[in-house]
Amino acid sequence: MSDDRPSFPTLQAARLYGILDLGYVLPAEVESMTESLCLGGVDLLQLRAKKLTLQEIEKLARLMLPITRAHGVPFIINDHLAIAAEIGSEGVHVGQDDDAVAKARAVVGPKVFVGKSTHSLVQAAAAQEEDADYIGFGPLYATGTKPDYVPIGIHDISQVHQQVKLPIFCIGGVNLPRLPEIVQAGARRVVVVSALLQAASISQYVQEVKALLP
Ligand code: TZP
Ligand code: MG
Repeated sequence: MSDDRPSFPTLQAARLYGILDLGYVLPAEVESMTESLCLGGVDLLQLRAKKLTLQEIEKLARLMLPITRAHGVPFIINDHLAIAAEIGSEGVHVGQDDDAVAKARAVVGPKVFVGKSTHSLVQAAAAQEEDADYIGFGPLYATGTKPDYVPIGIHDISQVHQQVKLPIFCIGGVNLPRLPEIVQAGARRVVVVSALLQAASISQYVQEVKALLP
């Protein structure tokens, strides 16, 4: 991280990053799901909506923001820099095929953290060079949430933590039954999407995941 950047202690402290993915949640459920995720204790929450229009995404983001704020949970917009800048989210997330971190920062400003998806050790190191504030690392396992990606497995988790000093969130097929082996492999932080959103009790699932994280 360069000297003139804030250090975002909330990212350092974060363990469970939830994503409210509109592939699993109806727009009408967004507020109640946001509330459940926050009540359960997610440390970060992202809005991801691959099939909605920009207008629809901004509308949902504006519904979520007061809820995440009330719970003190940083809110992150996936892909859409302009929406993040417009609504004033705490973070924005870009993928390998999206805008570069520098471009994201130019749009959202220095107080908004910028995360980047990485799918290999090489991409993780590159994201650190690019000055991302955190990375996602995966998909660890095959997942219907990101079906076109080849899973990278859990064997590189230890090495990525040696090479990359940013907060690293392991992602992709993470669920309660797999968590012990993911933690054993060296993960300290995870992103959970479908397992959380499909849980019988979201808040309880959040708590159980957090109890298994170091
Ligand atoms: N990036 C890598 S895997 C993934 C994303 C957005 C999806 C993770 O979702 P799930 O349902 O927890 O596997
Ligand atoms: Mg993206």
